[in-house]
Amino acid sequence: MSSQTLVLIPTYNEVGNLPLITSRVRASNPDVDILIIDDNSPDGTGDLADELASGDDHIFVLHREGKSGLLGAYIAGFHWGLERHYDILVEMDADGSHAPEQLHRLLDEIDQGADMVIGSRYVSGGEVVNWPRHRYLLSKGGNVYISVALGAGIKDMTAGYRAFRREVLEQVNFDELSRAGYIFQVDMAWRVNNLGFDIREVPITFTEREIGESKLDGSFVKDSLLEVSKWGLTYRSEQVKAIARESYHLIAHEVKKWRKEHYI
Ligand SMILES: Nc1nc2c(ncn2[C@@H]2O[C@H](COP(=O)(O)OP(=O)(O)O)[C@@H](O)[C@H]2O)c(=O)[nH]1
Ligand SMILES: [Mg+2]
Repeated sequence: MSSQTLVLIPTYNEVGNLPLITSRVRASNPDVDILIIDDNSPDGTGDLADELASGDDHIFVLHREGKSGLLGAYIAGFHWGLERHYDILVEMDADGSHAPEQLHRLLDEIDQGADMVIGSRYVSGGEVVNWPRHRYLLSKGGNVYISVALGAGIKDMTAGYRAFRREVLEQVNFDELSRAGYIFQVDMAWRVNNLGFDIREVPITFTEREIGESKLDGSFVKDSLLEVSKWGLTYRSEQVKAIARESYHLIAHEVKKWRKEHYI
């Protein structure tokens, strides 16, 4: 196939994960290139990335001066890839949550004509492994909320496993993306949706990291939902009334299931 694909892997203190994820990508997708975007990780991830790149001409490294967030890393990576004429750009975490062995599901859907594909935990066949119930509830409930508030028909709008055709990225104004927490992922999908592109979801198995630490902090949930509510109110005010009801039913159902499992 002639499409050239670049997998963007942002890293901050991923020294234990980086060799695993790069070798999994290379083994399962031998034709794709990898760009590691490291924010000067204190644990030496950047040096390790250089080492990996020197031994494999499908691996490249972009060093940034210091930690400035996932969105900044992705924007730098998108520019790097667009300048080098890649056709498809993929977002993938370094920690193994996004299985490289499932990348073909996203790329096949692009082949079938999608403009943007989301590796989704919340469509039929999708799943989450190793998340405590409360984190699952927060994420799933948040996504129900977002889906109803925006009415974009996307079940996992916060997901970080994504593939884009370059034409999509060329039309998004990265400077306008919201920087609150991980809300940029929602904002990006929302903008791409409103530009009229064809966004599809494919099921993935999301596995929580086993090595290293998450950079997530709890406050992002509140900030993110507040931000989405504002957009939702502007664009879909009539839908917003249904949100509380939907989220409540979903969470009540999950809590009931959990209590049953734990005999409470
Ligand atoms: N370059 C860069 N990568 C980051 C930054 N923050 C997080 N990451 C990477 O983004 C990915 C997702 O972060 P993670 O901590 O696993 O967040 P979680 O999956 O939401 O718990 C991982 O590959 C991190 O190493 C950052 O500020 N800069
Ligand atoms: Mg993670």
